[in-house]
Amino acid sequence: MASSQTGYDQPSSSNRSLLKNRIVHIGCGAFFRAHQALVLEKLNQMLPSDWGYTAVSLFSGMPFIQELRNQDHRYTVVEQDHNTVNVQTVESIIDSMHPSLDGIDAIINRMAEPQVSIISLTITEKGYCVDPNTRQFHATHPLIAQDIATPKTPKSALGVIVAALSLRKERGLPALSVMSCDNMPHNGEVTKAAIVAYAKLIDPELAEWISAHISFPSTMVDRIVPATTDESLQNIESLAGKFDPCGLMTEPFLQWVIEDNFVSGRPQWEKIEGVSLVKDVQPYEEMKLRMLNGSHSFLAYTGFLSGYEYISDTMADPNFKEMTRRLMLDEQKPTLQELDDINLVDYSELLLNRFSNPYLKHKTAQIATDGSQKLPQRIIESIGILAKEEQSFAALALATAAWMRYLKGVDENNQPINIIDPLSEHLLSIANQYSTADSMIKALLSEESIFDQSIVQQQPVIDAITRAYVNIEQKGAKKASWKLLFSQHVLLMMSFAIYSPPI
Ligand code: CS2
Repeated sequence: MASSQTGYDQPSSSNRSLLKNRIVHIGCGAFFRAHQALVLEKLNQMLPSDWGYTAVSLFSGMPFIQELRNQDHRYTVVEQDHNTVNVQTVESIIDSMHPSLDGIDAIINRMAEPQVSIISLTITEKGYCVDPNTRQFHATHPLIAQDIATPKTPKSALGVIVAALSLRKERGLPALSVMSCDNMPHNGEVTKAAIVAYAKLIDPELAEWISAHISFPSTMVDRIVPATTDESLQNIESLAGKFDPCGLMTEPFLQWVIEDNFVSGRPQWEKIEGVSLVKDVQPYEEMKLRMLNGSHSFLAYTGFLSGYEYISDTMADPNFKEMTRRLMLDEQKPTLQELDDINLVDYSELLLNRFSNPYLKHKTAQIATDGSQKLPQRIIESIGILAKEEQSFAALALATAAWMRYLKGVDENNQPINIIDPLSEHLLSIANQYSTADSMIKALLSEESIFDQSIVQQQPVIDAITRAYVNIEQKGAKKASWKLLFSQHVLLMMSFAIYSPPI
């Protein structure tokens, strides 16, 4: 598409001519473009610098890369909620690459250019080729097995990064930092462990060099950025006054907590509101993964099964909204460390408002993807903590049971569900080969790659998930959620009646 059709035919800002390819980002999806690329854009407007992005897509996304090139890598981001509408042009990406357009060699060489200081990643949980439960590197993963056989023409993100680091070492270039921006706990450590384990298999000396010289900062990233739809593109066009096939809708909220551990410099991200550089990201990661992402997964499975297309529709149902609040405050909050700068009750209210944003059009089906990779850190770890302390985890059990019901592959109106998950075939076959709920639940829970057996083999955990599953099967997800909410309410009233002093 010619750039004149998109309205990006005006000259770009004068600061843009200063930009160099200092950060190579793998995973040029919506989240990266409305979060990290936008932060750098704001920073470059405030403090002109040479920090610019090369955005790489390794698998899908070739037509998108072509669209982005057609408009000189400029695109529109609309931030919208009930109170705010902001329309911004992002220009911090100055180049883009895709193996089918440029060849893998060119991508590896770009990362091995001397001025590159950071390689960052949004490749989703499955892109790290680690076991979702233990987060150990998965050396037999088909993509990795292929890369081990042909390490100079890798396909996986890990393989590409290691090939580039090998070139940098060979050329005597400065080390750099590899920064994961995906929703995984300890994402820096997991990335380092996977990269070093892979490098060990192809070149043990390189593995040592990586361990000693490359830093892997952890990050917590947060902004809700739904996949673009025709409707959101129309909304962007009406607000921006031009059609932009690369445009994005997001919310005004943005948070990015980054471990300050960069070996070759970094942009002054902390100048931008919502971004902080800290020593220890872990408490922020856990808070976000459990409160936000855990609630998201709960709403995605129960909401989808109840017939809701969007998260905001699910939240418009007062029972679901209250159930989400209870899940956060009664079952996730007690598992978290208190933070000096964030009050968790206020945080939960903020999340309820963010989820209710009707402009976002965030599909329950989108969040329901890749459940096998998401459940451990969002739901199961908390169940483990609560079970140990003999506290209730009924809402988390309901979320797990809703995922299991979803895996049946047909919704409550007998319509097929398109299950997207790296383990979909295997999980679908388990979900459909047993005649009783008990045996199906037991078989799913014994999947060691997903579930920590020391948690899910406890009888109270099996019982709570089975109870929730049977309720969903008999009443549907909506009524099962209402029933749970009602029983919690009754319990609360009873404890109030028992413990309140006589008048
Ligand atoms: C969502 C996240 O798709 C999902 O699994 O829970 O993408 C969520 O929107 C972001 O993590 C918000 O920061």
